[in-house]
Amino acid sequence: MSEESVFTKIIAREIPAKIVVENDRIIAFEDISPQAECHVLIVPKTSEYSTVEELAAADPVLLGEMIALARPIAVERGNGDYRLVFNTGEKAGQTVHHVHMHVLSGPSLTEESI
Ligand code: DGP
Repeated sequence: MSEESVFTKIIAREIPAKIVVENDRIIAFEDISPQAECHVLIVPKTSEYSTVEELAAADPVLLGEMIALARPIAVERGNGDYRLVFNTGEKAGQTVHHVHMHVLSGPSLTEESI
């Protein structure tokens, strides 16, 4: 990646965010524009990967670690069930090209919504 993403700035504490959990490889923080009662972004600290498919190919263990964080976040901040979203490519709505997983949870999630 050539340009530093907004998430790299959050990881470096150059811009503020409401951090939910963090370890040596992953950070999770509240989405600035929440689409559900619980809307948290889980982000690898490395900026090497733009998309989930790049991450899955290069470091599937890290992808698994990200997924494993979703349940405790949904239990603590939502209703326990959750939806995971990886927008992949601009035509699918990806605006930040530093791979990230949306964790959505709460009563506003319905079968009809996506
Ligand atoms: P996507 O559309 O999948 O690339 O999601 C990017 C998300 O990042 C979007 O839901 C809004 C969120 N976001 C963008 N800038 C910031 C920021 O500065 N802080 C936080 N907390 N979230 C941000």
